[in-house]
Amino acid sequence: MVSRPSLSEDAYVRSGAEQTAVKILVVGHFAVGKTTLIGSLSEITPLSTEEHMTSLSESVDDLKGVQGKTTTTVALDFGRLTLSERIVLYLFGSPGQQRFVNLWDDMARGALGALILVDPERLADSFEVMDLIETYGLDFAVAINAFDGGAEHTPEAVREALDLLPDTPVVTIDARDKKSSVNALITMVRYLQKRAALEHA
Ligand SMILES: Nc1nc2c(ncn2[C@@H]2O[C@H](COP(=O)(O)OP(=O)(O)OP(=O)(O)O)[C@@H](O)[C@H]2O)c(=O)[nH]1
Ligand SMILES: [Mg+2]
Repeated sequence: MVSRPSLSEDAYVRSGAEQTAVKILVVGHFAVGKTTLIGSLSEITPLSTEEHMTSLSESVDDLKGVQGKTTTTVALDFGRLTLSERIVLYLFGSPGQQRFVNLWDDMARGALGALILVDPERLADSFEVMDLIETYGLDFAVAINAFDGGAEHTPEAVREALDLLPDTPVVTIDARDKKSSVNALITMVRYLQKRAALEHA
């Protein structure tokens, strides 16, 4: 397991007397909505490394359910969200497939935690990213990105399928909607703060 910073250590890059910058990963399997989420809530023009997919990628990334998708993120997404006067989140969208493990070495360094996006229709696709999260020892919350027309999946069903701990937050979002995406991050940060307080008690 890779060591990670605690709330009071290097996870914070001091950017001013009052403000604290926090690095957060937004992760999830192929086409789960990472780029969409960062795009909908970032207060700066998000950096995105989208490239057109070719037929070669069809054998690697499953387009079932997202046939309209023509691009994929080849490196990362980056955005910023000011949560309060004191906390600014720097969001790094990272692919959740094991073949990107080298990218994770850099991404996970200094990250306080991760928001894992899951599509309830493709839950098995999330196992790879859950393994990566475990490898890097990151605290996380889960956001169910409820694509239109998807069957109803309760947070409890997702919790059971992914074998999550009882206190891991699971929220339902629409990645295209700023308010619901911001709420997911607030829930995650509150959870991380609670954990940090327990660790330092
Ligand atoms: N209907 C619906 N479509 C969504 C939602 N979130 C994302 N999409 C669409 O789903 C597709 C995939 O979204 P992306 O944001 O590119 O997903 P990604 O996780 O960044 O994909 P990769 O970087 O290629 O792994 C895009 O066509 C989005 O417009 C949602 O909540 N509802
Ligand atoms: Mg993307």
